Amino acid sequence: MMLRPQDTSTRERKNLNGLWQFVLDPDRRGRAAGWQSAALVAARGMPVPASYNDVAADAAVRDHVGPVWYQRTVWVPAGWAGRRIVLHLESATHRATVWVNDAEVVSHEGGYTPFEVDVTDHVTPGRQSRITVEVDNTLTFQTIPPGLVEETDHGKRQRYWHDFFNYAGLHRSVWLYSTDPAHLSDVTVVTDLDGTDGVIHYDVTAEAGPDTRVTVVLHDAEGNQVATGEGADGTLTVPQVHRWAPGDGYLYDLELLLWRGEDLLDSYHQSVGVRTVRVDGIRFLINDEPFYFTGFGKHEDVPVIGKGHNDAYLVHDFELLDWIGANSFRTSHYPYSEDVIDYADRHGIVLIDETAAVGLNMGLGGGIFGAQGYTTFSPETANEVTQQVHAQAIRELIARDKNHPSVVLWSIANEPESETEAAEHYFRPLFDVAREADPTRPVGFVNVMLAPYGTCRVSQFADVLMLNRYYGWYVQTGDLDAAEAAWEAELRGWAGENKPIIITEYGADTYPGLHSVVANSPWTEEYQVEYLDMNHRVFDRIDAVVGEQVWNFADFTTSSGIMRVGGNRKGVFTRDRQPKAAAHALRRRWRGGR
Ligand code: BDP
Repeated sequence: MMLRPQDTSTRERKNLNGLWQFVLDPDRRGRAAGWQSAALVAARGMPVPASYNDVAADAAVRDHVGPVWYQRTVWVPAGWAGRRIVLHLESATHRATVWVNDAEVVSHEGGYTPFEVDVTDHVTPGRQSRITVEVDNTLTFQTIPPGLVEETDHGKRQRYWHDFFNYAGLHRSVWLYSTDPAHLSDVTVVTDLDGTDGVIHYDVTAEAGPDTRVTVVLHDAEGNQVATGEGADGTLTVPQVHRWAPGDGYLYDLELLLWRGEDLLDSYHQSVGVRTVRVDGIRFLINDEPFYFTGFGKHEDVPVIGKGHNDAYLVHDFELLDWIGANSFRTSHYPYSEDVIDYADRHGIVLIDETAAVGLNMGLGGGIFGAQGYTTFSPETANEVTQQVHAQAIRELIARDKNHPSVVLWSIANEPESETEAAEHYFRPLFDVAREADPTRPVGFVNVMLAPYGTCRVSQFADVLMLNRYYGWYVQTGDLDAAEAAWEAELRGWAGENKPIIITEYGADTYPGLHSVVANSPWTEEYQVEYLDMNHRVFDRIDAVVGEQVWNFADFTTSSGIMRVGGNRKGVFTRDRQPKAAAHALRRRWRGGR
């Protein structure tokens, strides 16, 4: 239960972004030595938000395995005397422990969801406080995503089964904020349509005494009051509602107010997009209209900053989505910054929201990744503890993003092992976890080519089939005729399942500037276009296909290996967002004459 920090008439935030002091702790000495209790020794400046890996020009930083320490001081505003003061981190990848002055205040597992702690008792308004965060990037079989640290003669080496670089650090904003001791603590909104009326169910929780009460006020985007409510939960009706719809990110503002008598104790603004999502046979319905997803799997990945959130890239990427005619993307392969989700709400971009459960598949590798020879699900590898951590990751994702109209589908994992009995046992309860946390949205997971039609034992639990396929790239390489036949044959199998199918990945590595006049020449810009055309011919012949998301929006950084040339080159844009030929081809398909 958490509300994202916000400035309102009763709340005040202090942003702690900027340069922090930073040291590596490869030998895990910091805790025993009590590094939190003094200024970090021999520290360098490190920007927040950013991954630390590429900021320093130093392999020891880039390839570091284990804890790092961030530290800064903050003046706690004098005006916050008597207030409740909270420290909020939007993410720390992959786990963190936080101290305020000498006191350990909170730890959090999972690199892509927020956490916060009441620090009122540990700070003094009008004085400075020291904030220290130990951030650990280690991945094990009991983390999401999983990984493995190998002790080699040359030091520790982090191995993992996912195809993107293990960037780490404080990737998103850090806040200190204040509220009244009696405060709002959470809100859930669920919307519906009744003819031309919009229906908004709301449920507010507060940490406040029995002598308090909640009221709500709904404003439209123009600021007109359209409904009010009394009590912590209830239903509002909006006549002639302006729906949230793909391409039309219309948002109402639901103001939550916490009162004691006539005194306003707390207020919070929750934006609300009124829309419905439903699966009906092979159709994916938004506002009861069939929706066809166009777009990409993306990454949070940019030069220097790594996985750090950056507003310039946020806005630019959405401009490029608009330019190319994409109406959606998947937050492959982890929950993205809340700034991204907010922006999608406002711009009517549809999201498939994914947990960080990527690489739960030790069969993947084939020379791409550096750790072969393990069994995915076993007492020693991904086990019951992993499953619990995974369940928690699902709960935290849904708790964070439940109120976003842009999110229409939960993806609880990317390309896990799914063809075995062990996988079936592992995943069955996780679908229940997702449905319990959110009964309103469809749930799925992304199926891998290693579990083709007829072999997958997990897709039976999914409302929507999400498929990643690389016919013409990893198989039938450079033979698009053979690829087309094989792909269509498999897809026709899936189409018989009577569920909507979204192709969540299809793509070909493409080295920008490499060309050929001869067809079927992998790595060239022409081949990427031919490959996409082939896929589109197949999709257009199969009614159950309700979406196409190309892998990937942009080139991105991976671990090194002989299958990757300066990273994964399946981007339709380069890493610095220049279009390859395929960008223009997609634009013609997705925008048509527009
Ligand atoms: C799939 C993964 C994705 C990879 C992609 C690829 O879901 O993360 O980057 O294939 O190989 O296995 O390019």
